[in-house]
Amino acid sequence: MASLKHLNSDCSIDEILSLLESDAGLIIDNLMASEEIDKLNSELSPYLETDSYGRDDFTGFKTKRIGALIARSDSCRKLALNEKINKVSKEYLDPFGDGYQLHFTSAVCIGPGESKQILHRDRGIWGGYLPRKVEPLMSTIWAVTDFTRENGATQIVPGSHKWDKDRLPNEDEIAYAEMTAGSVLLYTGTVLHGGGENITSSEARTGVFLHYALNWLRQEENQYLSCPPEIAKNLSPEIRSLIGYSKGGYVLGFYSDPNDKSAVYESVSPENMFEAEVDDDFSLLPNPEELVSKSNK
Ligand SMILES: O=C(O)CCC(=O)C(=O)O
Ligand SMILES: [Fe+2]
Repeated sequence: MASLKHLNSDCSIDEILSLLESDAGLIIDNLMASEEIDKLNSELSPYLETDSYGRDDFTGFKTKRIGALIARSDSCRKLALNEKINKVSKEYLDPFGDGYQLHFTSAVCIGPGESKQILHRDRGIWGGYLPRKVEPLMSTIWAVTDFTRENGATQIVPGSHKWDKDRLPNEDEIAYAEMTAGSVLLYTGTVLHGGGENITSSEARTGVFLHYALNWLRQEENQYLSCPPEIAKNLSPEIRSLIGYSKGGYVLGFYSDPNDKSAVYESVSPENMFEAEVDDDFSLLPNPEELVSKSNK
């Protein structure tokens, strides 16, 4: 029977990266304190009390999903900025781009009687155009409730990121992300996985999904609409930058203020929407030859 490795909350970044390389999935136990779980629950519950059920077999007729978690929840903003997770995302995605961004936020609540979700690779959201050598995603699922085999713990096929695209797992190659509330599952965009079946009569399984992607890819959840400037202006510069109000390269993601006639906010980083004349990580072009040589890679 396949299983996922569990690490302690004080584990090193190298231990995590090594398991992402070998298995493409792992659990860090108890990374969130119990008071934080309570606060998170109280912030999410008004939205999860609605009938936000899925509308097909993939999203699940007995599964609720709510997004816009950066705008809606202070606890989710804290989780999204978790230092360990951000270090891992940076290191893991570093070979494939000049930076990473928050790409998707969702609280997924699998209700009693839900069937198992089809196994899939999340990289499929880009339609299969990405070459396999590019790893686009480092994803997390924070357990808000305990995740058990009975209540729908995520199915994960460790090592399947190295498989041929058509290979399907045998039953004994599927692991279940059983973990206590406050623990977090890390998995990549190329590992086979899917929601689990919930065979309980009254127990819902809730997880907060925060996915990090290469900053040159389109985000699954449109962060500029889910967290528009009038909300983003009251958030920290760090979270704004993480969700995409920043540049991802020398010219990637710039904006021009449509009302500015002074040319001060012409082709600048979106950070300038909130703070006057900010320099960004990509404001200096080292030399034109470097830009050209990069574009020929
Ligand atoms: O709910 C889960 O455990 C997994 C859901 C999932 O993988 C998805 O919707 O893409
Ligand atoms: Fe998925």
